[in-house]
Amino acid sequence: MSLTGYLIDCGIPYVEGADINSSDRWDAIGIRRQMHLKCYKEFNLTGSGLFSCPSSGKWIADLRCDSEWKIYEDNIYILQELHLNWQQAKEKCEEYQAYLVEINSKNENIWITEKLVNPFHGKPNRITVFWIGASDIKQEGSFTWSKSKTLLKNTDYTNWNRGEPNDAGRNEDCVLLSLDLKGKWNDFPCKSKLPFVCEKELK
Ligand code: MMA
Ligand code: CA
Repeated sequence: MSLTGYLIDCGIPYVEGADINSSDRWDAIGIRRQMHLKCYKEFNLTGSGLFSCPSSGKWIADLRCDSEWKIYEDNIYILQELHLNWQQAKEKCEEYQAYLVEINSKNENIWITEKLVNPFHGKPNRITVFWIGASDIKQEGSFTWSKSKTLLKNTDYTNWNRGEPNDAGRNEDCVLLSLDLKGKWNDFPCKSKLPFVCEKELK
């Protein structure tokens, strides 16, 4: 039996990198519903951006939003394969109006480790460790996130490797994340040149 007279609703469209809130929409109910989506600022549009909801009830999209930045919850992230010392890495992120990644939850740590960086693990220039945005440069022993200025001791989430931070050789003030240690953190000499991850708020 086929039902006629039904209003088809395709639901809320989703495309990685597209901003549903800045969309122009019209004919917002029923069949032949159409809308235009825009890509977020750091994403490049391919196609017209037109979405239409045909009688199948599934969005047809003429849109792709591509970027090196990847979305996780309300933030975007980029892995920089360039090797820089911690301070240079921090400044490079700031050039993008971003900051060295600040990790506030277990799930964020897992996403960054497994989804963002791990795909680069097998590459010729194999990434095993990268800088994150914490250091105790300003005061020895008080590791602080450079973005929010919060002391790691006062946060709900840290992921230090066993025995860390140990300030080995009394020369380790910057924090890296290790893929070989399954996402655990270690303090390390700030002068070392490592790849790094920048983070930025989506809006
Ligand atoms: C050890 C350990 C770390 C330290 C590095 C420095 C391999 O790990 O002592 O805490 O940062 O050495 O190379
Ligand atoms: Ca250490």
